[in-house]
Amino acid sequence: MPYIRFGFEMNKTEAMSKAITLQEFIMDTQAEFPFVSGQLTRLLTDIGVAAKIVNHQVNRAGLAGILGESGSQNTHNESQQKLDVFADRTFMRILTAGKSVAGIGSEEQENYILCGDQGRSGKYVVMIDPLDGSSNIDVNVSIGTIFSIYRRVTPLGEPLSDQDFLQVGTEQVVAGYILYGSSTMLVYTTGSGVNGFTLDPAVGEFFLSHPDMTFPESGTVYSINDALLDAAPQAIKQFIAGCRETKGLGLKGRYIGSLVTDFHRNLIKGGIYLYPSTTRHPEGKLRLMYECNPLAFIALQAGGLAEDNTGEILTRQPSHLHERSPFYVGSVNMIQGLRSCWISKEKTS
Ligand code: P6P
Repeated sequence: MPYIRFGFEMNKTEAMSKAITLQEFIMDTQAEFPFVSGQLTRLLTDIGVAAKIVNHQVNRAGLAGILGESGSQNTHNESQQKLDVFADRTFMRILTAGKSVAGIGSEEQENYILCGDQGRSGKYVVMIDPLDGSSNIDVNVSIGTIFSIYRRVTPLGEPLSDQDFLQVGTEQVVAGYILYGSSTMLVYTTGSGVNGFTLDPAVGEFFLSHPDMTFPESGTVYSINDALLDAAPQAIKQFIAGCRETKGLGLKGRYIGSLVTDFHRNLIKGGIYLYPSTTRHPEGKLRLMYECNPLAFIALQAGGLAEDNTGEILTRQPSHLHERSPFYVGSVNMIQGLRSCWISKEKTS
């Protein structure tokens, strides 16, 4: 994909040499959207701003007295870390102020939040996991934010309804994540490839650092919580056994317990992430709307694949905001290897 920079086409190397900021990239690619009204540009810009604010707190969590649990629980009776609450409030505040968003569904909120005048004016709805992997905060392991943007279904001027949020993953307009790691990155797709931006804290700007991100067709990493295997479907057991047998090919297990971090490493180096259904959690653990679907959209745009137990996950009709799903995502050859295990074993729902 050529880069348009101030109206000039250039290749990846030239684009890299010109230190394109996130803002410039958003403006340069705005023209891709039919009926562009600037609301999506504003929304993407707002996400960048919220990311910088959350990043600042994440980087100083141990100093700012915001490590540890907040003492409250989220809608899933999971104890909320102080940074979970901070991240949720920050994205809510910034996105609501931007007036492009009609409503927000968040892992930290039981129901979706209506923005502005009861959600009558914004063109978009956002699904978000404000801080994924937050159990890693206190031990200084990378964590992330995952977001998904849909066009509203109900006409402008009318209040939002469930149908605006319970859309299939193929309806996503934008999907992305922020990785608060050794460096802070924002990676997103608008349906024309995947691009990664690295925050330069010295100037407070995200710069295009990873243009055209693509999954290697094969990888040497499999990411799964080994403790789940005994309770996982036979196909998963067979696949992992196969990974272990091919240690001669240098396959290795890497599992950080932070989905965004495991996904990002596999996107760059090649690999597969698996969070299976189990006998205890037949529906899996991860959330369809704000963990699986956004990363599945990114994976497909980067030439990878993403599935649940029955195959294609992006066409699955969600039934409620916090629906869970088994999730397998990564390099095409590794997902196809998993598929062959499902074919040889009876699929479990
Ligand atoms: P487990 C974090 O809670 C998360 O949602 C993902 O970031 C991570 O990959 C997974 O759950 C870890 O879950 O059950 O292996 O601790």
